[in-house]
Amino acid sequence: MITEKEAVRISKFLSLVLRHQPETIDLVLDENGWADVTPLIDKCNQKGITLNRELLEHIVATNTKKRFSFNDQKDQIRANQGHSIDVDLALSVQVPPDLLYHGTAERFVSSIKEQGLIKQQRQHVHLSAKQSTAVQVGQRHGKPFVFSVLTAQMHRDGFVFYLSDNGVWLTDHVPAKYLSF
Ligand code: HQG
Repeated sequence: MITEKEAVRISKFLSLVLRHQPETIDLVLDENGWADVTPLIDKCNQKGITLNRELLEHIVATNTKKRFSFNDQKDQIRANQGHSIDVDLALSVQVPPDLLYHGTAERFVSSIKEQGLIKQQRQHVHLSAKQSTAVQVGQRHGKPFVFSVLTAQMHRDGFVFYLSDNGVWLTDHVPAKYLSF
């Protein structure tokens, strides 16, 4: 099997092509974000990302955040969340827990207190059920800062939430009045 380092390298490349820029390898995603596995493997290899079906299955199974899923027939694959391209994951609406968390960097805090949480380049604002996950997400951007999100109130007020297949809570926008810090 491959080293952890190589698995991370491949996973990052898969995130790039399945979430953001399929055109870098001439890959086509359908409207629900699915890519056919065979051309994906071929096109990755052409770009110097050594991949075969066994390796891909290993990465899908062992990826720390379960970032990717196969369809039932295992002939298509997609990213479970995090897209910047316009795909419809066709997730069903879910009732959120009373509180969720959003991790960010301290330098964004004043802007977030004014504007609320904005999805920026991605299709959704990403929230987590665990505070510890939010700290890790925030650390990607700098010194972490965690907002609590009053999701029970948002739900009561008609805001809609989705849960990705890998357990990330998604919503369109969190107005500042629902943030607690
Ligand atoms: C911030 C990773 C200023 C927001 C993670 C964040 C997640 C604002 C940044 C997933 C703002 C966007 C997504 C406002 C939001 N003013 N800054 N009004 N509203 N922001 O990467 O949530 O590892 O697009 O706080 O684990 O950090 O890739 O979003 O800091 O699940 O699988 O704007 O990506 O998953 O950054 O991360 P991002 P995110 P993976």
